[in-house]
Amino acid sequence: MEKLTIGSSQQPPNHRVQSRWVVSGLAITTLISFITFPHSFSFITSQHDSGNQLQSPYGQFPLPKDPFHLQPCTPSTLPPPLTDPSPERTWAAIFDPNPAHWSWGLQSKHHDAAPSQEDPYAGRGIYLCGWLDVPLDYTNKSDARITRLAVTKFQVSGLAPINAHRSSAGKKSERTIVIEPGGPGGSGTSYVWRAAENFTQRLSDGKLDVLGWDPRGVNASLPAISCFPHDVDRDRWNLITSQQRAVVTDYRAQLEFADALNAAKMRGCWERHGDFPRFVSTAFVARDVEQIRLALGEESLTGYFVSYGTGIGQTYVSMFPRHVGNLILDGTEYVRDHRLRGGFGWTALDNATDAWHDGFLGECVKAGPKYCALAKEKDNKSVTLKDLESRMESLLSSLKDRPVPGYTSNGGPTLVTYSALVYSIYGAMYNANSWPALAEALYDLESGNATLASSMLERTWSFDPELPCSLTPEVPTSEELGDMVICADAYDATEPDDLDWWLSLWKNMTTQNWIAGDSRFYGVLPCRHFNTYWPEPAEVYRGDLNHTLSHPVLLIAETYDPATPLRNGRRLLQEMGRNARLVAHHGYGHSSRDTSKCTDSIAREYILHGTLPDEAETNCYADEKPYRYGVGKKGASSLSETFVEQDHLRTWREHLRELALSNPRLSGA
Ligand SMILES: *[C@@H]1O[C@H](CO)[C@@H](O)[C@H](O)[C@H]1NC(C)=O
Ligand SMILES: *[C@@H]1O[C@H](CO)[C@@H](O)[C@H](O)[C@H]1NC(C)=O
Ligand SMILES: *[C@@H]1O[C@H](CO)[C@@H](O)[C@H](O)[C@H]1NC(C)=O
Ligand SMILES: *[C@@H]1O[C@H](CO)[C@@H](O)[C@H](O)[C@H]1NC(C)=O
Ligand SMILES: *[C@@H]1O[C@H](CO)[C@@H](O)[C@H](O)[C@H]1NC(C)=O
Ligand SMILES: *[C@@H]1O[C@H](CO)[C@@H](O)[C@H](O)[C@H]1NC(C)=O
Ligand SMILES: *[C@@H]1O[C@H](CO)[C@@H](O)[C@H](O)[C@H]1NC(C)=O
Ligand SMILES: CC(=O)N[C@H]1CO[C@H](CO)[C@@H](O)[C@@H]1O
Repeated sequence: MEKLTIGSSQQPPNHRVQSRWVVSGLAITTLISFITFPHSFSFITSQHDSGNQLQSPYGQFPLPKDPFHLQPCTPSTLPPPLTDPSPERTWAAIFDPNPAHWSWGLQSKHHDAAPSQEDPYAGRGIYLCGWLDVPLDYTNKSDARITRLAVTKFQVSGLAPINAHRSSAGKKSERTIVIEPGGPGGSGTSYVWRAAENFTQRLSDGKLDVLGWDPRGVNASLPAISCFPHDVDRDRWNLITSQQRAVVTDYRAQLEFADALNAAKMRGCWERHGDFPRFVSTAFVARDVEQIRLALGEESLTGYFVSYGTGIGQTYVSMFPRHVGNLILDGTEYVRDHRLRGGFGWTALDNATDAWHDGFLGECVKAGPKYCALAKEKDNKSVTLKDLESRMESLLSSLKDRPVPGYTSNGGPTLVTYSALVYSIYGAMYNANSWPALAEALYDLESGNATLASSMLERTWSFDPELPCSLTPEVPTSEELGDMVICADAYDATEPDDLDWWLSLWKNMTTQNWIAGDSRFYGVLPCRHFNTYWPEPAEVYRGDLNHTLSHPVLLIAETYDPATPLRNGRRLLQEMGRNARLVAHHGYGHSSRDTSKCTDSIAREYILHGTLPDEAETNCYADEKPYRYGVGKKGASSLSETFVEQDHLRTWREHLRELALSNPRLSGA
């Protein structure tokens, strides 16, 4: 069961905690009843300071000398602008003393404290929002500029009322699980909203706090890197530059076009952000992690870093080997690869088509028509994997020849194109929860009904075409930050850089992998123009990854991972030797989201007690199979009956929200 709390630093899950539990793709909405504030528990008028200031029953925030400036999250708790001459004062003025406006966690089963008249929020964790200023340039003491990192923390013990005696409440846990979702460009604050309560349970039996930050350049951190003034401007060009090679007739012309646009994009980044991209390399992000550890006041780093986050983790442990605590790297890449030209792309291609073949199609046939639309009988014959595979080939091939016209009530006329569909297929390989929805859409499309596919593909834009234009968000998504990080990390690559070389790379990548090849290729191509504006990033890490660490790290790598193949995790393990152990997680999707009790118990033992398997590599198997998550579990039988009637669009939306964290480019953010 996966809890998905929706929100962001602007839109915290509110006090009427509405949470959605997704059971094998079926969403049930539970509404935890709103707790009304007893009258006796109203605000106290402060006697000191400014006289009439309202005081909260849980005291005043931020606490003095808190380096993160934490205060309970409300929709207003976004870091003050960099231009603010007195950010502390502005921030203190934002504090809203009414606890009913704060974001509380769900009632925890683990806390003995129960809600009472005196403390209606007893037993509930609290979401705290803050920020941490770090040097923009760690290598230049005379550069006074800073970057302001947005931070969100889920404090499991909640808050202590000033008038009651709940000694365990309101305290930071002994250690904090720092989480990082990847990208580059994934938002750690969003990750906390989404998953902190799940992570503290899963990794620490609910004992440890969870903290996430928006990496420099990302989301609510300041400045945030978008090279387009509005999301809709980016979309306009993406339509052309994201053409899959399979539908392109003149490769050279397409590449010239995409490359020219990338040149324009880099110029835009320069115009809008000046030298900032010099300071976003993974080495600097690792230094930010060290600042976070210091601000937490913890001897060593406890963390759960995912996907590109594992690259941050590898860099961190190499630069700060004496401060490594219990650090899990899940969905493991081999960060050394990213020093090569295009390496962020072409080293990631091993297994996305295996996931499609064995997973999306193979598990569909095994699950049968009750759970997977594509397994429905065709011409009175039951479906075999071989048939299904060739049916899908014909469907996709027909789309190459001509897109299918569609219509959605909110977006109007639209097309189901080969390129958009293959991007969506790649995104779906990240998360098998999305498969029943995709299977239904493909089945309908094959039968001549493009409705579901149209609605699903409408979701892959940065700008949501279902919204009226006047609602365009003022702050565009920080999508280009990802380019900047990838390019900075490979700025000194020695491979050739002419368009002929890139043409050859494009061909190779798409030949190796028709699902991931184009997406990964277009993700690295912009780097051709990075050095024009930022020839020398302030720092990159070029050392070895085999340092003797204060504590070994735990790597988790997945057999069917479409983005971080197991092969890379094994190569990393090879270099790290006894400084790491690897769990080979046999399951689907990106990182260990395909739940395995085996993986989870190793992870929990490690986070809580630091203990690790003795073997270099341990096999763990996912508990369940795609399309049948939750089937046969107690109380779930009725779910499986209604399975085909589930809300596919809703699951798909959830899937895209999650995807935005690990691959913002594929999700339309
Ligand atoms: C956390 O999420 C996973 C799926 O990602 C799920 O299997 C697990 O049950 C959840 N754990 C808790 C404690 O919510
Ligand atoms: C360091 O910062 C100062 C002040 O901004 C600047 O003048 C100088 O050029 C910088 N040095 C380097 C090596 O970037
Ligand atoms: C993943 O790709 C590798 C090639 O690097 C291959 O050996 C392996 O069998 C693939 N895994 C699966 C599960 O197909
Ligand atoms: C499928 O079988 C049914 C009953 O056996 C028959 O009426 C129908 O015509 C068959 N359909 C096809 C496409 O063969
Ligand atoms: C097409 O599919 C949609 C559901 O996605 C359904 O509501 C609609 O009735 C279908 N149209 C036809 C003509 O079957
Ligand atoms: C593409 O593959 C060919 C054949 O293996 C190889 O010779 C060429 O160097 C590759 N191109 C690139 C850019 O890696
Ligand atoms: C790390 O690996 C390099 C070879 O790449 C080797 O020269 C060095 O001794 C190793 N360092 C440690 C601490 O094992
Ligand atoms: C300030 C900002 O850009 N906030 C965004 C952070 O990410 C979440 C989730 O994608 C968005 O909802 C926020 O708008």
